[in-house]
Amino acid sequence: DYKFWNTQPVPKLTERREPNLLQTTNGADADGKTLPEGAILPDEGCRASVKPEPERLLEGFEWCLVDLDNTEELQELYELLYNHYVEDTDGSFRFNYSPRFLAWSLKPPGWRKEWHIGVRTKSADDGKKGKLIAFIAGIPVRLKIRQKTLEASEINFLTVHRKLRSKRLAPVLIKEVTRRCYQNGIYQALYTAGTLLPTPISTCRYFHRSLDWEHLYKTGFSHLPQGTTELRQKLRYRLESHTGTKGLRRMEKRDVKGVRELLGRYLERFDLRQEFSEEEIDHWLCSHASNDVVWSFVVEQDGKLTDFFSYYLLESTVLKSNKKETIRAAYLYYYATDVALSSASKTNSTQSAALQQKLQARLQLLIHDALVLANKEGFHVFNALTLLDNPLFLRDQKFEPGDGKLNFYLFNWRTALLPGGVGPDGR
Ligand code: YNC
Ligand code: MG
Repeated sequence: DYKFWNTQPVPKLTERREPNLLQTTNGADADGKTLPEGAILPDEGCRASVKPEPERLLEGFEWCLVDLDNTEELQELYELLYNHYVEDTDGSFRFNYSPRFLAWSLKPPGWRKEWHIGVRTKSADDGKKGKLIAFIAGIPVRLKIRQKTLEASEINFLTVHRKLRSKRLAPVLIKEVTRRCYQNGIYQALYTAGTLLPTPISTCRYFHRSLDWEHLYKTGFSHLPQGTTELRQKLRYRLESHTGTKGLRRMEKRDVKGVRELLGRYLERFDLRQEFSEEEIDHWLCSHASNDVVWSFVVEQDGKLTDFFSYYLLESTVLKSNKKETIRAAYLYYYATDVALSSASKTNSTQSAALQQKLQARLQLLIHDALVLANKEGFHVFNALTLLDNPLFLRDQKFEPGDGKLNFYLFNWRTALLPGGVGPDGR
């Protein structure tokens, strides 16, 4: 019944927001009345609601900032997440975000220390810091949602220690990060969750491409399908030892400008996208901070960048194993190609079908090389969501649908459901 979420500026689950119905409008309430696209609570309303004091916590707990430049505090955050963050539906695996990953993802250009919000048990009289038992974080992002540009925040890593669950601490963390965003003149936010909340703007499904099938089988991630053998499964996922794209190489600092332009043009077709400065491209794709976290490659032909792709490392802990086993997963991150970029709207349908085919062929080649590279780097599996142009290559590249789904949400912004994604039945 969403006792907390019903009080927040988010669309109701009952609103009708089918993309075909609402291409030009936005939303309709249960009686079919249309609702305008845009902020649900106007900026002035947000500003007026900001209290000077932090949200009240239960007795015995206090707010803190988690200083990610401090190795010990970074380690404390790492351990909180290692033990208490997101698991798959049946509790077999848990994300294991590395300290490097956390520093990279929480300190992009423009990051704010007051948006790295922790809760500790109250420190004892001996002056020792209390134990970190909950966390939530925001980072600044510039979003393009259809025609509108929004200075927003992206909220992530919401965690409550498992012994303190179901005590309504999560809403307190959410209200506190909201207050600190409002204080900074930020009135919209983007966030994702496996959980269904009011109300997704899109729902994507995870797909998995086995690289080391044997490891995935032994750790319980993969099953042996009926009518096949372990050997045949291993052969099914075998990859070449060399990439096939001419001009493919690691991305370097000198590519930042070119990659930004390429990605910006490529993303124009999508209704929800992030806009990146050069500094941000550098940070997310090829900075020192991204070492051992992100792998980025470009294709250079006759001195021109024509394509790029990237993936990041996120391990998962195997929970149902006595040994300390992990799954090294590569997640497909951003990519772009020059091929077939000429906007479909300016072409007739025969031409655009041809362009679509060219695009598909090019992406197959690029993503196949990403698989080859990740395999050589010792990854066990390559994951991707059903977003961007991924549906064009997932099946052909032997990605298989998983159980996991990811819902995308906007806080304080009403807009029609995004085309693409999957339906409520996961297809
Ligand atoms: C969730 N993931 O529905 P209602 S994703 C948001 N995101 O509220 P309690 C969530 N809300 O239904 P617990 C949520 N999960 O009464 C639950 N809720 O309206 C809602 N898990 O609170 C839930 N990390 O404290 C209910 O629940 C209320 O003790 C119940 O704590 C929840 O990072 C949680 O999955 C998730 O650590 C912290 O289960 C805990 O169970 C946990 O009684 C494992 O809470 C780790 C995990 C979530 C990963 C993520 C994105 C978070 C987005 C938060 C929303 C941001 C809004 C924008 C704010 C900025 C605005 C501006 C500008
Ligand atoms: Mg709680």
